[in-house]
Amino acid sequence: MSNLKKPLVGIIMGSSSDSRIMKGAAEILDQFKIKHEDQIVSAHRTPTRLSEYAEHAEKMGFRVIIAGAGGAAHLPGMIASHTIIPVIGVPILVYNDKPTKKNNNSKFSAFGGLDSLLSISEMPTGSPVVTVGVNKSSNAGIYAVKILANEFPELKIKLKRHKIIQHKSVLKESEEMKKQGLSKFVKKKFK
Ligand code: RP5
Repeated sequence: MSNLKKPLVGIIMGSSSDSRIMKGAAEILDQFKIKHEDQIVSAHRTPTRLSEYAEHAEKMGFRVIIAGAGGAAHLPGMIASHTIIPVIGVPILVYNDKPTKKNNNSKFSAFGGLDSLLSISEMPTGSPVVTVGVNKSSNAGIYAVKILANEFPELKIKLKRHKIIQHKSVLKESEEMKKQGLSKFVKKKFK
């Protein structure tokens, strides 16, 4: 377990406005007791910092980088271009700023996240980025654990346990649905 004492995953995002979505990845890693280092690195606003971060990630010995960005989401791809560490991209449906009283509209991407999804997944041949669904940062976390499980067998056991928990939780909800009937179930679940 000794190697699990230092951060093995770098979580980065293009803006602080991505943080509420990206925390899903951190929560999964915390659950599996995997240390991670979290930073903001913008491909467009801090381009030199981007290449410095890639060097930093290699020096730190990160096994995986989880990179989230919205809109013209170049961060995951550009990081992947600078390092051989596998990159998992999280397309973000911008923007996640809290609506203020003056402006009650949440700011969303004009293209519903498809802009970031395509920016991240459509990498040229030779420079791949694994991409999860829009805003699905927790899936990036689980995928990172799966990569690490090749090196740390104790994580394999935890991943199997995680699957059993998921299985049981679906069965439990299904039992409740069967017992209450669909209408009551929906009223209770989404009240
Ligand atoms: C991207 O632009 C960031 O990843 C973020 O999702 C989006 C908007 O950033 P802010 O204008 O909210 O800082 O670079």
